[in-house]
Amino acid sequence: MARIVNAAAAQMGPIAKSETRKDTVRRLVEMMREAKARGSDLVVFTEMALTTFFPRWLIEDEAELDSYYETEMPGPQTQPLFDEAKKLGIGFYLGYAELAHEDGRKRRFNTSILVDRSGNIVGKYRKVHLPGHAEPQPGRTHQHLEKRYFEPGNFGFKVWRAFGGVMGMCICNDRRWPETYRVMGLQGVEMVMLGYNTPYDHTGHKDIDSLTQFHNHLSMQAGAYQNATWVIGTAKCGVEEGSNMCAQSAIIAPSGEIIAQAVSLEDEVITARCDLDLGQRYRQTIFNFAKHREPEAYRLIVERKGAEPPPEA
Ligand code: CDV
Repeated sequence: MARIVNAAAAQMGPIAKSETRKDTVRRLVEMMREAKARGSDLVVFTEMALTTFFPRWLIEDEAELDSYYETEMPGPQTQPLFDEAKKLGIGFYLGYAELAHEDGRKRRFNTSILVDRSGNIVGKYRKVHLPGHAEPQPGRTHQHLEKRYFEPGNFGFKVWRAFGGVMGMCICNDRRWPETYRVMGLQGVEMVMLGYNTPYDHTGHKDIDSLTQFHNHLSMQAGAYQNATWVIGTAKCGVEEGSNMCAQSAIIAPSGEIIAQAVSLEDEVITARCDLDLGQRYRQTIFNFAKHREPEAYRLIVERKGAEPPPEA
């Protein structure tokens, strides 16, 4: 019997700084209802879906900074999402800023969770690849201070058995790294879910920034194809607090083809019927990892972290 996951990506338009959690959760619930009405089993929300993308500002007041993070999940303000998911019988991926108390200290992560159709959290991921800077950069209209406000995730890239398949998560910048998909690919991932907040001026180099949309899809399509997995990428888009964000949320098949794509710069739900067995064709042929990979040939280079050329012989 075919293993079908009817999946939705719930692209999100701008979230103003003044918008409350209650307002934002209401928007998410509305999109969850639309996804369910269109037959979805699972809806993928974006990275940091509960607030504006605050790493664009230097925030020195600790209480103000803390206000952007969730200390519990679900908490009183996010509980309605879980209740609605349970009522409707739909799962979801949700990105948010997490404030944890671990190892006797405050720890901050850029986190996502996977929730099943009964409203139970089945998986949690903490973003590994943090872009940007720890210190504000002069001359930038918007900062990107993820390295200041988060520490790299400490869970690695796990996969979870859920929704009848093998599910994986990553967050935004992770989608550009082949390692992200490959580590999950080696565990047999069949669907990778991710959210992103990608300002068009993120590198400050106009010739690179003009390729933002192309690179967005290129990285997700390559990750899907090379690892025989579905990829669902959900944007935060539009002009948010003066920052112009890349849209084009997409659902991508294991062939690397885009099956559904958002066309607006606003809240928008896109859906696709995802046959998890499609990946098998690739896993059993070109990307039969057990048969064709040559790990010994990769061993020497994976131990070197930098992009330096090899030392002189
Ligand atoms: N939120 C992100 O991780 N954004 C990065 C930008 C800043 C490069 C991204 O990879 O889209």
